Amino acid sequence: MSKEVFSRVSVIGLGYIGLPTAAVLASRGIHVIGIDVNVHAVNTINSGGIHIVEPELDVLVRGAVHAGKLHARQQPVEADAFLIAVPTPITSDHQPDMAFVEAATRSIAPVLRKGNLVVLESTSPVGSTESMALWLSQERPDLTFPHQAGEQADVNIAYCPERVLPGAVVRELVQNDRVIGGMTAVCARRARDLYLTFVQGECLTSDARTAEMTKLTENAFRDVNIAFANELSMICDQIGIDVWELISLANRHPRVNILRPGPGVGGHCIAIDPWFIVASAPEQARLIRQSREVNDYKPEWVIGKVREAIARLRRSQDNVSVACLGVAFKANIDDLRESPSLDIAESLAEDKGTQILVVEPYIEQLPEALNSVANVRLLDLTLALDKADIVVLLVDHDDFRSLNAEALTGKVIIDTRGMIRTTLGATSL
Ligand code: SAJ
Repeated sequence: MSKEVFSRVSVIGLGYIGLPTAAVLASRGIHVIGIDVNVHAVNTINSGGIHIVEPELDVLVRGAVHAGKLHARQQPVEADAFLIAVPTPITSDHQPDMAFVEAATRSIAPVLRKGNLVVLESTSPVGSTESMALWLSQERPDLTFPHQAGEQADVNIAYCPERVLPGAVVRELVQNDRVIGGMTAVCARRARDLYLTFVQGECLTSDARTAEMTKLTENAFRDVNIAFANELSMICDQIGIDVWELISLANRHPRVNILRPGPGVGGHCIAIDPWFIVASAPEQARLIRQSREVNDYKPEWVIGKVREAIARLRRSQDNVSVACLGVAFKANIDDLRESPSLDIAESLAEDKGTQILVVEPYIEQLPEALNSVANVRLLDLTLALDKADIVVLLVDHDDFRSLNAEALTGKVIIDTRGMIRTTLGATSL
């Protein structure tokens, strides 16, 4: 069967996933209309710029806009296919908040026509693609949808989760395999044709519910494995064993591959998505819930360790300076959102008499929450190390690789990432 050609595609939500996807589609010659409710995003993109930070994205967007293939606007217009890539946060009681997906879905309903394909990319609880079909059928009783007409539906609907790594989005978008879940086989085949226009990895098809669960499973798998590493680090601290040496030795077993402990799990995916599984099957998802709790507790544990070190120093001096190395949510990116390291720096800054010296090579200005606090400063690495009594390594940025314990003689070192080595072994947590 020949591959279907999509000449006009609309991407709803121009954030970290939607914008790169829109730009990559446009780079393949497809006319792409990006839709976003944020007027600043729309204007920035239409002028050839980007409103988010992601390597290589600026060049891609500029090229697509200047070639006349990518255009942003606030209101949906007709297209052959619609990709929805809007945020799916969790509520304070860990329930999925589908308000953005529902609003985006309902917003395209007026411009839908027979023969359209609608694909959801947002990480979503199992059953969301079916909900999307239901919302569209409520808005457009004149059209038929897969839950009503199966393969004969006027509009096809599929789920295809994004799985790109922040910091490597442009490369991974093209190279990674994709899982495509159709509400029917026709839906899956059509969505596959769309992704084949830019994906060099394999496009594997399944049903929508399995594809939804696949995405959640990938991030829960990583969360559980990081929780194992974080729990080990706390156990090892308790019984006086260097966790980094332990992990490197255990990982020499051919079937053991322990991940790296850290100050907690940040970002907008791994710390959130497992809760979607817990919400769907609370009785059964015991390990997944427990892992979330272990990882969420880790920043608190690190704060406790730093406060113990501060208390010991206080006996001999009034003010204690703590250098916090890194506040991004992970290595080598500038993204501070949902960052456990930032939470740790903020909590320590609340302590009277503690000077917080933040070193973050990826930012030029402290974030709002720290900027106005008198005892917090953003310094370069050399200056901060010079002034610090306690050095807390929070993010494994490459910029910190050259640090060694000998150069930090006389300082208390709390290394949550196992980067600062001594000739005798690690001094880290
Ligand atoms: N982390 C550790 N120890 C490790 C690995 C990670 O503490 O050994 C921490 C990081 O420091 C960070 C957090 O976990 O705070 C998450 O970082 P990450 O690099 O593991 O993942 P994300 O959140 O940047 O991206 C993940 C990826 N999912 C998987 O690797 C299974 C990505 O492929 C997904 O597309 C993305 O979530 C998403 O959008 O869902």
